[in-house]
Parts: sequence; structure tokens; C-alpha cells
Amino acid sequence: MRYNWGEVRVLITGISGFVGSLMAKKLVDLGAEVYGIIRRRNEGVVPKRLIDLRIDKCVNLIEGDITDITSIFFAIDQSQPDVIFHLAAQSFVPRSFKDPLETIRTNVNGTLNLLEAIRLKDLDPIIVSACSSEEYGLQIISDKHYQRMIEKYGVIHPQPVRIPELPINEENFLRPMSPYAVSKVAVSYLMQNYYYSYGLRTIISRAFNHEGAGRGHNFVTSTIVRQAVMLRYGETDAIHIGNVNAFRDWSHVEDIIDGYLLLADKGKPGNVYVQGSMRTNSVLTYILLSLEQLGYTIHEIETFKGDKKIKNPTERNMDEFFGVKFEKTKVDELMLKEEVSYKLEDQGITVKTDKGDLKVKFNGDRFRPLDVPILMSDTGKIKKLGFKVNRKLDDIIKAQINYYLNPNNRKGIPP
Ligand code: A2R
Repeated sequence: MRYNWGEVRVLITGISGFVGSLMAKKLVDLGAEVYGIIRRRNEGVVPKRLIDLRIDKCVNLIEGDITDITSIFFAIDQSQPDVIFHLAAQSFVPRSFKDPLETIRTNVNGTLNLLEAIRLKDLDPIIVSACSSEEYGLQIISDKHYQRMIEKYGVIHPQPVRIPELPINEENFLRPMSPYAVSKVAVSYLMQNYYYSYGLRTIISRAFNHEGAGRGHNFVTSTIVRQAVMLRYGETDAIHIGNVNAFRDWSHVEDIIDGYLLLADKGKPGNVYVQGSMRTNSVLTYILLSLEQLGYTIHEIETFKGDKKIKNPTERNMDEFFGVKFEKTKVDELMLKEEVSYKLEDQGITVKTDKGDLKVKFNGDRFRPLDVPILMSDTGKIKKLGFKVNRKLDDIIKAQINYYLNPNNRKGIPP
């Protein structure tokens, strides 16, 4: 063990965010001395998440901006950290398409400011950086998929050396598919570069998607669960959604926070570690399981035109896929086998339930210019340090449902 958390000074950049606030709570509970950088534009305003978690009086907040190195010098002077968790970022993939410059400025320049400040101050903290599964981007799952991608893009670079390229470990090729993903690739390499060049003790976490109560309102899982709750209470006519074919490796945020702490404690400087659940499930499954947890029994789904029908789509199995046994639904399995997929032209899906038909409507505005088709982690490396997945997909959805069942948490947010 590198640390007894009760004796450690920790600086969190991005402490007001979804992960940062929950991480601060965990560290406060462990007895650490927690410092966090909050933006100056919020002068005098304590972040709501910290108040809600009742830790606003237990953490030391320092005003600053990751894009302003002077303020980072100040924050480091004030906190004298043994450990830094670098979470501050523009974290929302769709926004990175709308404002790529902002994303690069915050994520890349911001990281460089932090690294330079530590180097120039001659400090030696462990720095765990929040990088992302999005860095892997396009990963090929089958020969058919490869052919389709070649037809679509004309080129795949680097060329796969194995198919399927799943599950994804630290050695997989990086094929980022958004400005956000590109920014995180740069963050990964900057972190490594400062390790190789100056011996800074940087550790790179590539966490796959992580969710839970309080995830940002515009993230896909929040959008799904919020609308499912609204549908249940008659506050919307349908679930409006973009690409339901996307597969993600969803973890509970608490599992990932445990992983971050483990990396600070036992990770090797200069190394990349994948964090995830070693499951992959579709956006469509996330929708259907959310509806089930809200009390609907689903018999069948069919596209609006009636040409794609699946009976008992949420039936579960643990069959092996990509060499891994994980829980998936029947509709996941059909999509993974490329026997069914949904397009904007399908317009939507009717979900037939014991309480009547529900509508999932495809909305062109909610499709991204480019979307990562599928992600699934191989967490073999971090497991050797003791990493465990303690929560199932159902636990994650349950946490989000409980959050949105509180009307205050869905008030005023458009579906
Ligand atoms: O927006 P704010 O003021 O609440 O602060 C956010 C912070 N942040 C910044 N802090 C200092 N200077 C900036 N220029 C700046 N821009 C953003 O980063 C907030 O505290 C945090 C981002 O929080 P979330 O969007 O909730 O991200 P989440 O899910 O907590 O992700 C943590 C990390 C990020 O690096 C993601 O890219 C990665 O995990 O997946």
C-alpha cells in the first residue's frame, strides 16, 4: 500500500462535477484532506453537488481555472498535494462537435497547465488523470463490420491486427471519433510524456462509461431514464432518442471511483489502465430495462413500420461473446450477431407491454456526426491491482431511476 488515506492531501480538479463530487465524498469519509479547484466564475458559490452530499464544509475549495496556469500554481501552493486526481474537463462528447476549440482548450491546454505547474514547482505528487474509453473509438467486431466500415470511410487507420478487437485492453489501437476523444488522446500522451521526460508520477485511467444518480442531464443514460420516468407519469408522449444501436460498457460510478483510488494507491507511474465492467449493452437495452424497472412487462418490440419484430427482447443470457461471459439481453445478442439493427428511417420502435404500447421515437437531431459503435473493456491489468466490479447494470439504472423519481430532479428539463 502506498497510502493510508487518512494521512493524505488530495487535490481534485473538477471537484464540482459528477465524478469529482462523489470522489470527494469518498475521500472525506476515508479521512483524507481534500482540496478542490472550482471555477472563478462561480465565485462565492459552493457547488450544489457538494452541498447535496453534505461535504461543502469538509473540503477546501480553491478558486481557479484549469486554462489559467497562474491559478493552478496558486492551487498547488495552497494544497501541497500528495495525490492529484485530474478530472476537470469539457466532458460531453456531443458538445465537443459543437465547440471543438473549447474542448481542446479545456482538456488539452488545461492538462498542460497542470503538468507544467507541477514540473515548475518541483513537486512529486501521484497524478491520476481521467482519460477515456472514447480514445479507442472505432473498434472492429467482425469481418462484416470491417467491410461495412471500409465501405463507409474508405480507410481504417491503423489497420486491425486482430478481429474482433474486443474486449479492449491498454494495447488496442486508438481511433478517436470526436474532438472530445482526440482531446483525451492528447491528455494520455501528455501524461506519459511528462513521465518519460521529467519523471512526473502520472497514471492514466481510461474509464469506460460510468453512470449513477446525478449524472449530467444531457448524457444518454440520463436522457433515457428521465424520459422513461416521465413516460410513466404521463409527462411525455414518448422516449425521444438518437442511435439505439450503440453499445457501451456501463459501470456504476462508485466502482470507477474505487478504481481511481486504487490507481493512486497501487498504479505504476507512466502506465495506462483500462477501467470498466467487461460488459457491453446497447442503448436500446438501457431503454427497455429502465421501462422494466418502472413496472412495465415487455412482451415484444417492433419498428413503426412493423418490419422488425422481437418477442421477449429483454430475456437475459450470460452466453460468451468476444470470449467473455456477461449479462446481455436477447435484443443485445441479435444486434451483436448483426441480425438486427435500427436506422433513422425506421422512425422508432413500439414497445408492447402489459400496460399498453409505448413509443421510442428516433430523433435525427440526437444522432452524432460520428458515433462510436461499440465499446467493451478488458480490465485484466487493473484487476491485478485488486479492482472489482461490484455493481450490475440493473443497479446503475436503479440509482438513476431513484434520482429522477424525485420531481425536483426532472423539473424544467426538456425530454
Ligand atoms: O463546470 P464546472 O465549473 O462545475 O467545473 C467542471 C470542471 N471544469 C473546469 N474546472 C476548471 N477549469 C475549467 N476550465 C473547467 N472546465 C470544466 O470539470 C466540473 O467540475 C468538471 C467536469 O465535470 P463533469 O462534466 O460532471 O464530468 P465528470 O463526469 O465528472 O467527468 C470527470 C472526468 C472528465 O475528465 C471526463 O472527461 C472523464 O472523467 O470521463
